[in-house]
Formats: sequence, C-alpha cells, structure tokens
Amino acid sequence: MTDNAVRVLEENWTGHSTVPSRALYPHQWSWDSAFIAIGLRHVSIGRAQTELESLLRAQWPDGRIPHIAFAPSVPRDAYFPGPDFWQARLADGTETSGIVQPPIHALAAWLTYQADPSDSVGFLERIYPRLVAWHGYLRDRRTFGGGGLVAIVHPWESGMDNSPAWDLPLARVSPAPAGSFTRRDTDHAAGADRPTDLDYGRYVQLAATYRDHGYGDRETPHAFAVEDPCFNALLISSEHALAEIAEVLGRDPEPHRRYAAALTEALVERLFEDGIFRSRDVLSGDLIPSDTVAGLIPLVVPGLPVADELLATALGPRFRLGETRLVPSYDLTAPDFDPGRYWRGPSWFNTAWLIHRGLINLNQTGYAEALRADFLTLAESTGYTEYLNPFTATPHGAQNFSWTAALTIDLKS
Ligand code: 9YW
Repeated sequence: MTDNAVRVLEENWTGHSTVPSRALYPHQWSWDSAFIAIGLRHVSIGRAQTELESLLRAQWPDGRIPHIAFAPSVPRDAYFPGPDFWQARLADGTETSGIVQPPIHALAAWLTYQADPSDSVGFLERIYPRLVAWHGYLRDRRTFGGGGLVAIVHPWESGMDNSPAWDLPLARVSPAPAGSFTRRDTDHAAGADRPTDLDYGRYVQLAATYRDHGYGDRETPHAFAVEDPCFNALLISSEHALAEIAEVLGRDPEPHRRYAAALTEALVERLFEDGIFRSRDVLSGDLIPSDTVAGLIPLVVPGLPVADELLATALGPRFRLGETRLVPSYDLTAPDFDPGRYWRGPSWFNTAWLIHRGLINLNQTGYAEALRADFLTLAESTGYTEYLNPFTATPHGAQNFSWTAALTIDLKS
C-alpha cells in the first residue's frame, strides 16, 4: 500500500513541489504542501524540505504565505482563478494568489526535522525566520475581532471552501455577475460534488475586492471576516512547534509558548459552545450555529481544557466517530447535510489525520487506532481519493490525491 502511495507522490512531483492533483489542481497549494511534507519526510527528507522551502519562496514581503504558488509551465487558464485574476507577482517574477490557508506549516517543518534531525538543522535555520514572519503577518494584520484570534477574509482561506458555516456570512456578499468569469473546477469534477454557481460567484467577488484594494487587510472593506476554529487551532499547534524549533536553534521559545497559551484561552472563551468550537462572524459578532469538522480540529491543541467535552461531541450523534467512515465534514443531524458535496458532509483524509493526532495526544489509543485503520483501508480502496461518502465510502473528487497518499505514508510509518 505504501508503495502505491509513494508512486502517487512521485507522479504528482514537479521537481521542487507536489501538485495536489494532476487533473484538478495543477499548481502548488499552501496547506496541501504542508500535509505532503509530513508524508514525504518518510520517503525523502530532502524532498520534504524542498516541498516546504519551495512554498516559502512564494512568501510575500509582508510575511503572508499565499494559498497558491502558480507553476509557470502550466497554461495560464488551466485553473480558475489563475495568475491573471490574482495579479500578484513577487520581485523574482513568482506569481501567486493573494489569500492564505491554514497555518500548519511550522508543525510540518517540526515533524520534518524530527524524521531526521541530523540532516535538518540547516533547514530549520533557513525556515524559522520565515515561519515567524508568517505568524507575525497573521497576528499583526488579521486580528480584527478582538481576543487575539486570527480572522479569515475569504472562505477559501479556511481550506473548507463551501462549509455550511460560511452560508450566513456569505449571504451578505453580492456575487460577481454570471458570465464575468468561467469556472474550470467543474471541467474535471462532477458539478453536484462542487460548490454551487451562486457561492462561486461570491468567492470571486470577495477575492476581486481584496485584490482591488491591493490585498491590504486594513484597506479592504471586508464583507466576510470570520474567526475559524480550525485555522486558529492549527496556528496554536504551529506556535508550539515554533517553540520546539526555537529550542533546537538556541533561541528563546517563551514568546511562542506565551502566544500559544493566549490563543488557546481566546479560542475556548470566544468559540466554544454546546460542546464544540464554532466560527465567529466578526462583522455581526455572533457565533455561527453550524457544526462542522473544523470545530473538532482543536483536539490537536496541546493541553486543551475542554478536550473531554470535545471528544464526547465527536463520538456523539453529530459526527459518530467510529460508526461512520473517517469523520464527516458536517453535522450528520443537520437538515442540509449532504454526503457527496465537498465540505458539506463528505469525509476528508486531512481532517481525519488531524483528529487522529488529537486522539493520540489525548491518549485515546483505542479510538485513534480504529480511525487509523479506517483511514488506511479507505485510502487504498478508493485509489487515494480526495473525499468520500461517510456512509458508503463512495469516492468523490480527484483520485491519486496527494495529501491522501502522503498522510497514508505517515500513518503507516
Ligand atoms: C478549489 C487543493 C485545494 C485544498 C482545499 C480544497 C480545494 C480549491 O482544493 O480548494 O479549487 O476549490 O477545498 O482545502 O487546499 O487541494
């Protein structure tokens, strides 16, 4: 099985990074590369390092890591929105998007180091300042809501594009006019599995407004700004990782520990409700009452004070951990739960990996082992699919999907 997973990563390797999927996503995606490095570290420490360092070459002077680094060899219209839409070019000519994705990179860098410490100190030296700048961007430019939590300004920044949690805040966004752009994602994937055209028009409008304000976080009149529990939980885990990295490099780890502790406190205080973490709509100030897998991801936060309650929610009727395949992306009891449409019900391998990591941290080895076994069986039987139906395990989206293969390698190692 691992050999097949390694082959998927080889086929998707471009020479310095790995595309998420040859068919659907022909460039480098930010959080995909972090998950991919977590698997690659067991195959080739050099490739894992290169994966992360090539992404960091797309980092902006303000510290942000864009969600896509465009490959110059790929036709400019192969993916929409492509480089001509984003109009973001670094001094060396690298073209990128202007939004970000969840900050799991420092955790990936730390896990890469741990796979081969003797060959990774130079790597840590090179990337530590860049990762500090990345977190600095989030801390200094993206804390609109108070409490220190970071806000996302576009649904794509969550990595869970059409999550039901975005329905309420998105309702206030007027969509870009139909006909003003052409979707490419539905060329390669079933339309019923993808976001609707109405939502897509809103995504395009939000991105265009941000672009037209020079991607300035204070300058843009954000129609969408949300404190997402997954994004913030991964920032906390990554701050803990930065503390470990700082210690290896002989720097002071305490600022990272203090920031992680402050964020953890704010996460629980501001987002925990009814046994789960919910997103807070910064513009209305309200918590969004849609329970999604993002609300379980804080299980990865070390020392989370409400971990027992959160685990009970994962095991309860909303997610039925252990009774459904992997972990569904949305509350199974919600009337609009949809087992086939992208982030509105299907199970994904990256979120299952994160929850597995949380279960290990909590010493819940029984649940962790069951989830791991389900993950490995399904990854192989579905051809390393992008996502799947949580009841029938029917595969959806792309096959030979890179993070599914990479995280398989990690859970096998
Ligand atoms: C899109 C690449 C990306 C992931 C996201 C996922 C999807 C892009 O694919 O977004 O075109 O919809 O939602 O998490 O990084 O794999």
